[in-house]
Amino acid sequence: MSERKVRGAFIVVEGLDRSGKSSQVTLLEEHLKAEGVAVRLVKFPDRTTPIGKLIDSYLRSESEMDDRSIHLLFSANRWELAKSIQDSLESGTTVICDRYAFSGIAFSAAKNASGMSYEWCRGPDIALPAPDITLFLAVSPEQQRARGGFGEERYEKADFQERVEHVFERIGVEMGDGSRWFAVDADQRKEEVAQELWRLVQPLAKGTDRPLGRLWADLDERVRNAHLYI
Ligand code: DGP
Repeated sequence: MSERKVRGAFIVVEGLDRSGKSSQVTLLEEHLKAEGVAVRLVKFPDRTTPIGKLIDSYLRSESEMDDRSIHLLFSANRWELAKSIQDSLESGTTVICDRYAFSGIAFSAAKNASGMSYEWCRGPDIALPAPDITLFLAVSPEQQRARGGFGEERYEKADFQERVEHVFERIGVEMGDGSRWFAVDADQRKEEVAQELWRLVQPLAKGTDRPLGRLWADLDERVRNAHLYI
């Protein structure tokens, strides 16, 4: 019987701004490396690519863009790295993604802009490589305020963040029980959050032999088979 090849695990960390996400991603990366795991850290948006530079300028409010256009650019930024993420995973490297397609839906659908329904916002990211686990850092508005220091960037406003959180909640529910979506209380002390994240990630630390999935693959199937029913 042929054994299935072990690949690296695909770990996504999501959260509101000021949820402590960046520190937790770094701690997780360090912890995995200390365990001898080959790790690659990817941050979305990746502001270094030509598309990422347009996004960066938009986030810093140095340029304006139509809401739909910027949404599609965020997604394009993920697609331009999708193949290399897949290659890393297949070569046995664990990939940690700081934000992914879920931020794409949450931050865009929260705009409540016409023509930008939840489903529309999800569309461009259908069939991206699917994470093996998604860790959502849930921070309360009180903690967000207490941590203060909202930067200068476009989305860092309390009322907008509240709407973003509601969309994240919907995503978590729709990912379903037994999906690999875990909300972690990010109001706790940094060390406690890190411990909880590690407890969730540890089973994947040595990789997985599960084939790499595609995000919302069921929706993709339905679209691709639609012509059969015409
Ligand atoms: P960060 O570098 O993690 O602070 O993220 C930059 C900002 O961009 C943050 O406010 C969240 C937002 N963001 C991240 N990904 C997307 C996306 O795909 N679409 C939209 N509209 N916003 C995003």
